[in-house]
Amino acid sequence: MAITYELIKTCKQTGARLGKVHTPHGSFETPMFMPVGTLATVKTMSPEELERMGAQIILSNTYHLWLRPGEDIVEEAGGLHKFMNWDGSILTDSGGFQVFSLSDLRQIEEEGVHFRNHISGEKLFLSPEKAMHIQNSLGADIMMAFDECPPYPAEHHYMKKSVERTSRWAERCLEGHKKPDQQGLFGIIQGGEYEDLRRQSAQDLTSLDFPGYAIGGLSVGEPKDVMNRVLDFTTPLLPDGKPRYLMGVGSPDSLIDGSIRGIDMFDCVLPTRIARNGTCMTSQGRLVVRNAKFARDFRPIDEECDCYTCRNYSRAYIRHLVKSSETFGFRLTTYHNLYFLLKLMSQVREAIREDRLGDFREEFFEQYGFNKP
Ligand code: PRF
Ligand code: ZN
Repeated sequence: MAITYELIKTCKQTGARLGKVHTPHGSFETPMFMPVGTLATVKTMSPEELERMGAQIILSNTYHLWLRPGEDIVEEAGGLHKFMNWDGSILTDSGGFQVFSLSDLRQIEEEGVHFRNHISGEKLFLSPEKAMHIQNSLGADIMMAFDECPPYPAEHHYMKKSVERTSRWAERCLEGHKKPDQQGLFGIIQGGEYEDLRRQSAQDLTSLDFPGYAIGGLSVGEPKDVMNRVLDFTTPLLPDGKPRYLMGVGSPDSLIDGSIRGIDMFDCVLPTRIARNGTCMTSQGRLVVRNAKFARDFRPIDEECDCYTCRNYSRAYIRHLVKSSETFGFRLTTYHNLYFLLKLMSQVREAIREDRLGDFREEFFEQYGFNKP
């Protein structure tokens, strides 16, 4: 088996899990945040910088790499690790979600999804078999099943049909996956906000025995308490001996609340995307460094942060760079935001080890400003 999970301990205060996922490219500690490198690069960061900030696994996208440069070129380079010079673990998403969020004119059939390329307008077709073929060529340590992520809210009637189709697609993914000893394939639980459908989806997928499971279809516009409620009844349906991945979630509060509900892996474009418009995550909440009030502020972005950006550069300087669209400014904010989330996860793991994640949550929320009305 390409992927195995080692449960180290659970937090006595919250039930959160401290663990390790072993992959063909080393191990990573969990709970863990995965920076997103959609086009085989975490925008503006070199692999050396990612390694230095503590990243152990990054995510990339089947859909984007299929469109450009094409999975055949990545395969010819010797796979994604060699192509992008990243020797740590890599996970590729299946393209299912990207087809639904990026393309228009899509048509879902039993066989797969017809849609238009969001760049050229060209007609394309993606299916479970094709998503497996592309991901086998890319060669990531973890691949994702091809699923449907319906919008929120969706009616129970539609969601049921969708969940059943996603289960049938999951079986076809297992059949189509040709390198199970080199790449681990994760199943994706769907079902929206409906407990009976999450149960059905979890039953269908766990019976297929994937080496890990993701919870999809969340953070698609539903309120935070809906996400937490769905996690409350969904994570207990998943096996203890395998990793659990909450897809597309990366706000600091959700990383903590997801960990408390037994999630081991997270990814999100949030830290890198907001960095490129000059927004930073700090221990005191979000800081919009473009703001005029920082023009003469020579303090670091976050006075509690010890990252490369905060040790060397001021708010005033970064504001100047970002406002002038200087690339270095985006590099500095991106480095800081990723460092902030990776460090947050390391603090979460430390708190689990010491059975005090509940206390940590209280302190963090207070400082970050989540407890304010
Ligand atoms: N499915 C897939 N990728 C995803 C999602 C999903 O439901 C989400 C939902 N937040 C993010 N990325 N395949
Ligand atoms: Zn910093």
